[in-house]
Amino acid sequence: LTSVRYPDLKRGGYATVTDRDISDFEKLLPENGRVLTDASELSGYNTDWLKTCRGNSQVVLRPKTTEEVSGIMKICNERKLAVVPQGGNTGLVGGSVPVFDEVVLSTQLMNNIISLDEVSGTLTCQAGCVLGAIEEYVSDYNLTIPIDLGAKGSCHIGGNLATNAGGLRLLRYGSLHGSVLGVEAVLANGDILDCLTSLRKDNTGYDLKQLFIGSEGTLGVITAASIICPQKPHAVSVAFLGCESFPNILQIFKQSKNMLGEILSAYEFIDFQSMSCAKENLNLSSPIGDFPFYVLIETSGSNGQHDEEKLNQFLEEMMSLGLVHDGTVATESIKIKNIWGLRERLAEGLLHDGYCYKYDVSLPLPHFYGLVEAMRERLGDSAKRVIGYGHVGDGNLHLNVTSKEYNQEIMDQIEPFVYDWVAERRGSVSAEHGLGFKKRDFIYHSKSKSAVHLMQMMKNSLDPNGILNPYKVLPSTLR
Ligand code: FAD
Ligand code: 2HG
Ligand code: ZN
Repeated sequence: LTSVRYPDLKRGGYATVTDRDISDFEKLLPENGRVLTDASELSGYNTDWLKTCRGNSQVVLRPKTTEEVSGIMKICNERKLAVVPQGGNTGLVGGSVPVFDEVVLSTQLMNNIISLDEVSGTLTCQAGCVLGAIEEYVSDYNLTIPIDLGAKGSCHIGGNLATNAGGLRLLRYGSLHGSVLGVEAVLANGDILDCLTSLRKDNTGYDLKQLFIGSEGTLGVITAASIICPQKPHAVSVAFLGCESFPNILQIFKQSKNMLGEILSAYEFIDFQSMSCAKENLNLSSPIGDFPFYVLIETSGSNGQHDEEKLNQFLEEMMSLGLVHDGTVATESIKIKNIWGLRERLAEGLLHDGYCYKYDVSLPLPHFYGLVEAMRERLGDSAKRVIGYGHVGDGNLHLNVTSKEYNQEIMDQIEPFVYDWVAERRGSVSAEHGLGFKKRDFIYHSKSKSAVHLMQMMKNSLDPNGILNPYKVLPSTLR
């Protein structure tokens, strides 16, 4: 079998779901709405958020417990049925949807909070809890969750772990590899791996939970996690600044680390073309005049007056140095939300153009914006938009190109050029979104042969039948 949509890709030697399998799944998940087979119910699970990848799964399974996930995996492993774990289906690299007819295992009904230790701030919950709902839950205990992203209304914490999502707070709280204390996962053969401890320090053997963070559903199904939740900051302020050049953005970053120090909690940028996209496609407006670049700085601290004073002093200094030409500071939550909206909603805004070619790269800061300029020059008028924005504070650029519809000539201009450009500067071809289906064959641009070889060995030993999220992460051909 060859996919019509992916003509060069052959379906793996997996079994096909039979009526008997469906009845076995129904025995395991008895109530209504837990085994979906109706075409009208399946289409959302088969299509990714960007609407650029579509699978043809005939069945979606919605377990509620770890034991049910284990039962599903046992059946699938014995029958050699391929499985795609799916959370909120907000992934941006085609990893969360089937490529052919893989069974979709959705964590939608695994949304219970298991416990919260208010003193240590450790939250333990099932994998299908929606990130925004967790944020609201812990907020009642004066805590916050160390990860935040534009998709928080839909993405699941299990999906966040599986992609090792970065997001808007990484600068402050670090990556999930640090804030996740425990993971429970079901392996390909149905075995339950219990690493669900909530200890800050535990050097007893290999730290197995780390394997599942960022493995994009290829090594196991994450069923629960323990996460350390920091104290909710008492005061949050956001500054939105206009700048004339990208080197100025880097200067301001350096100064902000120096002058704002411990209260700096986010450092993001958008370019003029991103602002145009927000205005044209989302009907948003800029709180300041037109500039080639805009910086969003967030501070979070324990004393509002102190933080505001610090921020104002910092802004005065930036203005007097000529690094900033206009700016506004927000302390009320509605104004903060509106400013964040300009940055967070860009991914959504781009979809209104038609087709979006999406790149998420890490680059050394001196080269950071050079990629956007190089791409603009290369594409000339052929693209509708070439925009750059992202987590400058983490060295993570989001480069997006759009056109009215998918255009192979544009694609050939972008790839592999974009990946070569990044590799030549020793960057990463996927900073935070993962490799999924779309980027797996560019893994060698960022990882050595020996590293990929070891990844494949780990995959073979944990999932010898290769049933977990096939065609994802690892390259189609090993070097
Ligand atoms: P899904 O999309 O359902 O799945 C993603 C991958 O994880 C797939 O490979 C899937 O098989 C696997 N998976 C899901 N659940 C499990 C599980 N329980 N066990 C094992 N594997 C699993 N990413 C960032 O890093 N930073 C951002 O700032 C950011 N912002 C975003 C903003 C928007 C508007 C959107 C649409 C996406 C954004 N993303 C961002 C991308 C995306 O990675 C995250 O949204 C999120 O981490 C995905 O979670 P999910 O539950 O939707 O996972
Ligand atoms: C963000 O930071 C997300 O907004 C999405 O990671 C990035 O749309 C993108 O390219
Ligand atoms: Zn991002």
